[in-house]
Amino acid sequence: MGVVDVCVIGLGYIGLPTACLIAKAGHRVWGADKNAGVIEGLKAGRLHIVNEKGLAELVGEAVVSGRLRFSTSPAGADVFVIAAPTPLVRLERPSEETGLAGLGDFSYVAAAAESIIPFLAAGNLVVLESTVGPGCTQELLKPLLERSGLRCGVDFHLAHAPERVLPGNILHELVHNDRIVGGVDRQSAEMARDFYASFVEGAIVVTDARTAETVKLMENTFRDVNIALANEFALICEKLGVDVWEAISIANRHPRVRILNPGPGVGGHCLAIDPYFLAEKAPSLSPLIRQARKVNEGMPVHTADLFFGLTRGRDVRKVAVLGASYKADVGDERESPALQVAELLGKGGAPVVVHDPFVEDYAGPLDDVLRDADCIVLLTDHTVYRELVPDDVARLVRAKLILDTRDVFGGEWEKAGFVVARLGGPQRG
Ligand code: SAJ
Repeated sequence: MGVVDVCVIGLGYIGLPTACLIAKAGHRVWGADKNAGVIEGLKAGRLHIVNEKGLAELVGEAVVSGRLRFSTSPAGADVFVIAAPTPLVRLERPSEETGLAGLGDFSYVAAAAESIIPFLAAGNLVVLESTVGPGCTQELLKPLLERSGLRCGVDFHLAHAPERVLPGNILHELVHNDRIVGGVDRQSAEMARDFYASFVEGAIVVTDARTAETVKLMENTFRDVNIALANEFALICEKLGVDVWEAISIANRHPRVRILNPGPGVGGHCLAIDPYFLAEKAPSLSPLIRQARKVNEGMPVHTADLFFGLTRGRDVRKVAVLGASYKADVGDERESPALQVAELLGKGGAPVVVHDPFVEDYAGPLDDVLRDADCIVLLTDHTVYRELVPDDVARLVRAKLILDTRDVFGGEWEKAGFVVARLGGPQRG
């Protein structure tokens, strides 16, 4: 494919890095986001996405090259890439009909599609990257775009190319992961394949849009269900007085066993949401998927219960909560179990002080949070916490008591006099 004009709609975690890589490949990119603050920031060289390796440099290079420009509205292009969010709308109580706790929200994708209608022209390719339920591209997006008066498959082409990259490693994975492109028809799929081949080094796997939508959801559901299994093992091990972390590491020596890690819950905008998109389409056929969600969604409450069990009868005047983001070394708080736990502790009367080096509201000095703490609750395994030295922390805290939900504090902490209770381990008080 030669150089083309590309309009990327939605400059979030996926849209911004994707726009940069497309520009790096030589295409001319118009990056649109309706959030004026985001656009002003980008124009002034300020990124709204932090801690994504290499992103700031790449944005800088793309802008300097003149191939990446930003605006609050779309512009005409050969290829439109929609990377709008598809969050979950949580229901007040699980639906009686389906048993589901939430439903996928397509409205941001719909708004993005409507915003390009005035610019859509014959020969264009539209690619949806946002994660959506099976059938959305064909049944919702296609008719929306056809309101332009142009016919899909005749005048313009449409494909779904779900993003599958890991936050924290997005730029590497965008280039090197295999990419699925699912067309609503053969020509759409082939056009999308040629477009992605111009900036992706992984294999481009061509299929239809519905399969592409389903594959993406299956991947994240697979991970969510497997984490639920690890969490269930943790609960069982607590009852048995066995350390689940040790048990998992031994079990994983089996050549065909790969158990994931338990923890205080599953967060982020993907695993905590995508299984619902799949289950929504076939509620009566997805008891395992829904049960896994229930197990994972129960972990913050379980973690809070562990805390209150551990501190019962103690004089607790300060609790140092380490971690607010949903996983290690990222600043994303969406669906974060750490924040849910912190809130539950606060509601239960615990005097909580939260620290997180990646989240602006909690990024004050770590020593200040640890000083005079009566209990440390580790919720997110950021590298800075793994690097803490027991004797240094011992000098700061008032009581040497830890609740570790991520297997961060090993034997050297006990040697330094700490009582370390672990999620998934024998409980101490
Ligand atoms: N977690 C555990 N135990 C584990 C692994 C993860 O409790 O063993 C928790 C994390 O702490 C976090 C949550 O699960 O709260 C999700 O973290 P993650 O690293 O598993 O995944 P995400 O949400 O950052 O990214 C996932 C990835 N999907 C898969 O690995 C199948 C990524 O490739 C997708 O592109 C991304 O979802 C997405 O955007 O859909």
